[in-house]
Amino acid sequence: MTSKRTALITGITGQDGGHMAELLYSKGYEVYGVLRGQRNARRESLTREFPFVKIVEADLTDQTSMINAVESSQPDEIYNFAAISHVGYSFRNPQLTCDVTAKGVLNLLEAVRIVGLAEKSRIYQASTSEMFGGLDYNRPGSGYNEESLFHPRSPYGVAKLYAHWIAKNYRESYGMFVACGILFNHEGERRGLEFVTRKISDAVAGIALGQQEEVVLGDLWPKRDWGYAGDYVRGMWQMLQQGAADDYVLATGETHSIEEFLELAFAEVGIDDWHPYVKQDAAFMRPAEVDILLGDPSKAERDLGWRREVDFPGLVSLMVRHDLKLRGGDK
Ligand code: NAP
Ligand code: G4F
Repeated sequence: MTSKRTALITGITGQDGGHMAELLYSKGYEVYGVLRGQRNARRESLTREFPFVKIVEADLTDQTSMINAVESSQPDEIYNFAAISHVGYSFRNPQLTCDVTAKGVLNLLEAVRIVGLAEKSRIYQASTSEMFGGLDYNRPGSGYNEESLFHPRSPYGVAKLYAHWIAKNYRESYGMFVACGILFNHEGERRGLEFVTRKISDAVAGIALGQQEEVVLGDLWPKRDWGYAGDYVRGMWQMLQQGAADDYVLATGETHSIEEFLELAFAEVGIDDWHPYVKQDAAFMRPAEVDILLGDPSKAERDLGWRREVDFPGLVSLMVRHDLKLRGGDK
């Protein structure tokens, strides 16, 4: 009889952590999740929603705690989702972003080596399309791929670029299996309310139900390659099942503006003109913006057999419907 495979997820309380916990449990894994803080507000919902997750208390910035997390879980696979992941927040808290999103990854990699699991544990590092920066001269017409140049435009993007390269460095230097998923924006029911898509879907539901009057946003022209998080965690898992570790872009190959997202989201509740309900405030604008992100997922489609199932209108619709339900609407 083969024993159960074991996975350790950092960032278990975040969007991708939730989707991945569900996926791995459905595949029969024993799932460990890193929870930080002495009184984490998300502990209760985590244990309610995922009673099967074995919680290990650790913080990516605390090397000793990460050694303990790896030692106690002895993982076959590690999914490193923990990060300061909000681009706007990273401008206001650049040092913290560096400590968690950049150096935290080094702490994790070293923990695996120190515990002696460099050969056993396969690691997924959550790299990001924010590393490309969206500048025109750097944008291939068909979208960014694994060979495109990097030019990060935020403390978050810069920290992620360090994480990406230190992950590759440990792959090359120590032969560790560290795969980097360069993921474009992915959203869904579990998306944090601080990100623009969920902020909109939640507000549209509130407006439709007469619970709020408007939503205040920053710039509306930036474009993103938005996919569904449930589709993307399948791709991450596939990356760790390959013969060798590599880098893969996961994206939809389409790009849409925030205005297009607004259009579809309001249409979902029967509102044709969204303009009266949307205000803008410079507080939600960034010192440097990523104008456009468009990804080319050809390599993942070819080598992993990865396919996304949810398209852009389907994504907007599922998010608005979810938030209507959550706010007590019957749709
Ligand atoms: P998320 O919802 O913001 O979750 C971030 C997670 O990191 C939370 O569970 C948070 O825990 C945890 N965390 C923060 N600081 C920590 C620390 N010091 N020690 C341990 N855990 C800590 O992010 P997500 O959308 O799921 O994204 C997952 C990963 O993919 C992130 O690394 C993100 O940067 C990257 N990524 C995301 C996207 C996307 O579109 N979603 C695209 C590309 C890359 P608390 O609950 O305790 O705060
Ligand atoms: O939803 P966002 O905050 O996502 P952003 O900055 O693209 O970052 C997300 O995707 C990255 C992958 O490309 C991840 F690495 C990262 O962790 C995160 O998950 O903002 C999207 C766009 C931006 O152009 C922003 O300026 O929406 C614009 N925006 C306009 N009004 C707003 C708002 N963003 C937020 N969060 N809140 C607003 O009110």
